[in-house]
Amino acid sequence: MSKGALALLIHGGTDNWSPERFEDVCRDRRVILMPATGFDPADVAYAAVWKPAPGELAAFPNLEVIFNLGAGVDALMADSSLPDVPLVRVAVDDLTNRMMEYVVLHVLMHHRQELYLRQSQATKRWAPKYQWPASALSVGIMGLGTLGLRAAEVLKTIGFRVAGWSRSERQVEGVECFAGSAGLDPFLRRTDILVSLLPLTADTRSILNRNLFARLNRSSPLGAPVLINAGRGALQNEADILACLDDGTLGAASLDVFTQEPLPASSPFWAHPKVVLTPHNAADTDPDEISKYVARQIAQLEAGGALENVVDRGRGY
Ligand code: NDP
Ligand code: OXD
Repeated sequence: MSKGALALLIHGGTDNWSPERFEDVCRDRRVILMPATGFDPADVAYAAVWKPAPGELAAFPNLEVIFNLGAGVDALMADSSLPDVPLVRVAVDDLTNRMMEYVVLHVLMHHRQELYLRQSQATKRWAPKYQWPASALSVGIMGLGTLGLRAAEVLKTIGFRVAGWSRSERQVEGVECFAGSAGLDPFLRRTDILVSLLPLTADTRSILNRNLFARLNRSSPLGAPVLINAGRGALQNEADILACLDDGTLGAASLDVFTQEPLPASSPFWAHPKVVLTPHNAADTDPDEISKYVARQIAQLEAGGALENVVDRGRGY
């Protein structure tokens, strides 16, 4: 009997996700790049997806597993017709380390006053400012999961005081851990640089708002607290971020994600002097690492093993 086929439902980034890379690692099964004809949807056992259209997955009556080709599953969770089969998200070192690089880069950029120094260079102004040691700054990471933990580890090694906030209680050596709504206030109060690596769920939507920013450390050595968001755009209230940058509630922001992507040319974020903007590429991942990850998980499952990194649909991540 032939092995269940793998359907690829990929909208956006299609160049990266050529079917060949899945065929290379799934040699003994059919790989079908959708939309396609000339196959029986009943033969499809697995789907690897990136932003499939709502309802698209319901076409496969014998689907066994959905593999999301990214770490965040918010777009899938919004599809009420999503088949009730295990949903696996990406957790691979390649992605985790790239996100770590992004977070470390942006924390250091603000810590080392790069915005000020570049403006000084542009105006030929030789005016060094006092440089605090890393140990004077407290970095608070919202989301102590796969990505947050790795970033915390490296920031700690550099010498920052690192705290993390999660839904459930966690213990991480050298990281001050806070959890749930009771832990949010003490976590924010000691935070100079806030890093958001949260998933987008009903509980976290718009969590990055004025009320939250106002509770960050008001006596930060940086002058005002800094926001770094690489989670999802809908975690943030963008009007609040702009107003808080303008009135000094926030000193600066690094934003990789936006409520509307691509960010429209009319957005004030593009030209804001206190904003460092990247086009949702904090952790672009080597597609080969992800296709190998999908193939390994399928082989593991068919050998009687368990799937890894299965999304808890009740929690939404
Ligand atoms: P994980 O599921 O491993 O970790 C999520 C963390 O968030 C966990 O610590 C979890 O708590 C915490 N969390 C979830 N809900 C809440 C809540 N209501 N209150 C407090 N803490 C909460 O996810 P990853 O680390 O792999 O990825 C995080 C997100 O990063 C993704 O969902 C995605 O949106 C984004 N991302 C962005 C990319 C980019 O390029 N910009 C690339 C990849 C991912 P607990 O530990 O208790 O479960
Ligand atoms: C992801 C992303 O979720 O790229 O992996 O944003």
